[in-house]
Amino acid sequence: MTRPIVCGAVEERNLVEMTMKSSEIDRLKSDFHRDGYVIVRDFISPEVLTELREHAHSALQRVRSKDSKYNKHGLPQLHGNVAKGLERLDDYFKDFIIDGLHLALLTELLDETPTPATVGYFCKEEAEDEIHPHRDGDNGLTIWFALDAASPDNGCVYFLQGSHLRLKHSGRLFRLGKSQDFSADPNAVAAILDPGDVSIHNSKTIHWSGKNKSGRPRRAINCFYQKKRVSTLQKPLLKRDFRG
Ligand SMILES: O=C(O)CCC(=O)C(=O)O
Ligand SMILES: [Fe+2]
Repeated sequence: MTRPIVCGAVEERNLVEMTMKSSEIDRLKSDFHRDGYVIVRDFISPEVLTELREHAHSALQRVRSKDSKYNKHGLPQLHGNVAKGLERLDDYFKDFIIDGLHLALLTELLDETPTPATVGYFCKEEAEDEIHPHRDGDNGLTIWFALDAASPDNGCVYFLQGSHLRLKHSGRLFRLGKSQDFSADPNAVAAILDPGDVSIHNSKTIHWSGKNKSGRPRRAINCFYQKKRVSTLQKPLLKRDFRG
């Protein structure tokens, strides 16, 4: 049996349509619930990959320009090699986060239609920046589209497998950061991806990424989503930006 999860895009747009087997969706769902993340290989077509690269590149140039009107308006935010709020810069990203073909799979994983939060561009090009351990939130998920091959030498993302199940509902969501090092934890898993692969993680899953020591770029687009219900945290989320 197949369920109509479309992983590429429709033919008129010169892209590949693909349905996932029901058993494959069930496997992804159970892995996602158990581990707090899944990796799906070859999820996006080469055409979408090219579109994402091109739109990300030009959006970033606009945010970076000195006289950018965005400097004064909160989002889109740019911190070193991380930009967020791309949906406000380019309708391509607005459509992508609201209506991208990945929504069908995310809906299966979340058990409801995800509510879009923002589109990010995580670009480790020349910068060596690392991203400290954090959670993205407490009631959603994030999909990470690899635009380049990502591996430990160029700063791939790591997930702490199962950590989404160990969040205490006491507002301790973000008490992670620089001082925490999970690299030797037996549950740390490197998300080694090729361009076109995606990882999808529960917002509660602890994740981080290391420095890019390779000289090769490590670029990614990610889309953050939430559930409709409000946060379960007793305390409101801190406004601090953890860059991820
Ligand atoms: O791309 C990275 O290095 C971090 C990504 C991240 O924190 C996220 O996708 O939520
Ligand atoms: Fe993150």
